[in-house]
Amino acid sequence: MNYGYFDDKKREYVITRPDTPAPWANYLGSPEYGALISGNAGGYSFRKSGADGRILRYVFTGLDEPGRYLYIREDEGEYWSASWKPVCKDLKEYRNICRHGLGYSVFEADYRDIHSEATYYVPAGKTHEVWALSVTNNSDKARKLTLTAFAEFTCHNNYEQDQVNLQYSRFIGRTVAEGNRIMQVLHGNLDTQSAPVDNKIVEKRFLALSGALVSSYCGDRDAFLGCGRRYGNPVGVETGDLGNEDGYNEYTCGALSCKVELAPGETKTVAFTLGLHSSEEAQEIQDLYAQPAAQVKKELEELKEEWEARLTPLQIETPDPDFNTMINTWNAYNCFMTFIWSRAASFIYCGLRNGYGYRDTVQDIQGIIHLAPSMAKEKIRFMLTAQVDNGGGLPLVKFTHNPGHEDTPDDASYVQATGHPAYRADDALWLFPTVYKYLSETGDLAFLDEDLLFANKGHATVYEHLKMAIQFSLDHLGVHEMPAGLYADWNDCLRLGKAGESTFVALQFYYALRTMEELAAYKKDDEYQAFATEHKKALEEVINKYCWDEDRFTRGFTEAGERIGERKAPEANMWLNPQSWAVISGLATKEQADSAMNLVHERLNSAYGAVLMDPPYHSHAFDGALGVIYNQGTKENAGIFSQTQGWLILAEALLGNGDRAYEYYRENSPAAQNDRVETRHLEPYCYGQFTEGPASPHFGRSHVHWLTGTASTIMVGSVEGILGMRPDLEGIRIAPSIPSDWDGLKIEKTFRGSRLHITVKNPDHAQSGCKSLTLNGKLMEGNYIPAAELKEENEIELAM
Ligand code: IFM
Repeated sequence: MNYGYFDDKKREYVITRPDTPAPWANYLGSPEYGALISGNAGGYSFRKSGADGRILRYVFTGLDEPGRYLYIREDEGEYWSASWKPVCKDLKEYRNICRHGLGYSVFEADYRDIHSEATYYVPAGKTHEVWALSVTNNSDKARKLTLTAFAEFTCHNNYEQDQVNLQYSRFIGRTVAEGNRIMQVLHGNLDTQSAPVDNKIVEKRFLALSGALVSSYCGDRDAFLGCGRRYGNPVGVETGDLGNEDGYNEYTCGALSCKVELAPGETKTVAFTLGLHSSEEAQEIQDLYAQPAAQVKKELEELKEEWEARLTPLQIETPDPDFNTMINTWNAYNCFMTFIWSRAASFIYCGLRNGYGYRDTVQDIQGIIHLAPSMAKEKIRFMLTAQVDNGGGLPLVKFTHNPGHEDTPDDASYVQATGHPAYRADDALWLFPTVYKYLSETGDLAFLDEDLLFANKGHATVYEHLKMAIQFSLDHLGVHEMPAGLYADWNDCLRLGKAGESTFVALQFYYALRTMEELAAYKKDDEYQAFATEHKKALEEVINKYCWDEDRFTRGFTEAGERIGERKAPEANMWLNPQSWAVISGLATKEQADSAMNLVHERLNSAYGAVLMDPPYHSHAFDGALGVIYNQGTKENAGIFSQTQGWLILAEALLGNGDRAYEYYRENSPAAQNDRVETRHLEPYCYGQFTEGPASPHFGRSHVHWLTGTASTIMVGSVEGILGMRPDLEGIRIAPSIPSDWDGLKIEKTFRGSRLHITVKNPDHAQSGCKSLTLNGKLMEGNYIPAAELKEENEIELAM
């Protein structure tokens, strides 16, 4: 069953049924002013921080309210909303579609011959939001309407104060009507104080109307709703008069109404604007929309151009429209959202995360390197300055991160402030694929010599930072000379401590050493190259000796020395990540890779992807196997952890198994599940953190939308793996690993300032391989193109 479709031309997802199984969200704005909106106009807004700059209230219980509600009322008394919720008119008579676009959402409704279009967005680079409402009279008689906007302001900028500290936050707010707008004033009683009192200052938010005159207003939420009523039937909307009551204490809000008259066929547009601004600034914003329709059109075009520029660097045309829509638009958009918002704000993350997770952010960067390398570079710099001088990453990097001056997990103050008591084994190792991808995508090898601070003290070049990351792992080895698991590895639910060891981290470490061999060779740093080679060899021996168990790689060792994930274990005897990473790292032999990956397919794969391990933990979990806290088939306890599908895709693609790689791709692809929404529940245009595995009664249901490492990891699996765009320090290898039933594909890619027009032909229906590659008519050696041979525009043909 589907609830909508992709409009690829407009890069929109069109929700045709508003009764979606979960709130289907879109993101508006930028870190300066961010907002989320669901397909029913539910959601919230904040200035800079979801925790400390909250403007609109949202209750995170899945009920998807309150929201940015726009009500339309006829003088005869009938009323409805521009989004289906909150009034929820009978869908047999009321038609509503929501078009989620890139940075904007539009709701079209038709009821009683009135067509409405509510467009929500944050103009590019601005710190206010716009709710533009156009109404058209499609009947043959004149119509008189009352249009009402309702914004439920939080009682405090801080989310926790608003939700928890009610004995305080309910008594600092009031509203003031100022002509065509309503101002909410927090701590208004401090207006005569020249300095903050107890760190508190006067704060102002506004809801304003442009394009019509306010006919009535209300600043008190409960007066707006009326006793015993909810958002679907507010008394002031029902009567057409909001009562002009100011808010004073309790729950203040912004509600504004205006009257419009429409001749047959006539359209009128008004614009409500909202933000955290003084009266003077609000007035300036309000004035911008004196001609609402024209201003809104202009600002939407600017937004669309901005997004088009971000996506143009990689566009594809393959036989699978679902794959095209994800790679060209929605997976890319998802990657930008995780890059921008980290894990801060969604309908699951309520804004309280006070910083960036080291691994999450370093992974997120990978998803946009091919699209926006300079944005990526800036964030890589930032994350390198969050590396401690011992080489480890700060588990949590504060939004207010101050390089050179931070405490570390070795300091009690850091532990107290962040709640992270120790280093994680994998954090800094994510730098290797990320930095390498940046260097090879851009050719900006001078970056290796850039000097950057460490988080706590000292500084070093990027190259030296990477060496320190290697050193961190060498300084934290366990009894088998493999990296210790410490507080966690990628799997937050595996606590292996200083004595236990992680195979996944060992494989990441192998990958890191391999990368350093290459970088050292480039730097002509022979001594370090030899050092990396020697450690790599030693590690290879150890992994093969202790972690290869006949047909699979095991998961590591507990603190007590017990082997995790071995064949004979009663639970969790087969794990996914060590198999895929054995391939990605380059450690697995052909035989090991075939055996391990076949076993993944046999033992772990399902209709919705491969589970993280099998069987789930229940009665045999060791002390550090925290996954057992979850229901079976859920999250780290044998759930289908969607991020890991990206590594699986990449591993199969690197092996040249295009059919398998694509099978894994489609199983967990949101777009490919557009017609199975009753099972998946989540938005068909964004990734989720995990899908419930076969051990769950809700097998196939997905969770934790948008802000997940899945987006970037699947992007890498798709672009580097399936599409085979594999840049290195000198150029680019083109090695598609595609389904054998594809006749070919086309790729448009920007690479180091050149445009590549790539045509792949697959007449013999291979899964991978290259019979010939031509660059601007010249036959190349193998499937490799040295960057130096590229012109501004390049025709590239690859025959498989
Ligand atoms: O790798 C982690 C991630 O950092 C946060 N979410 C869960 C993942 C797996 O444990």
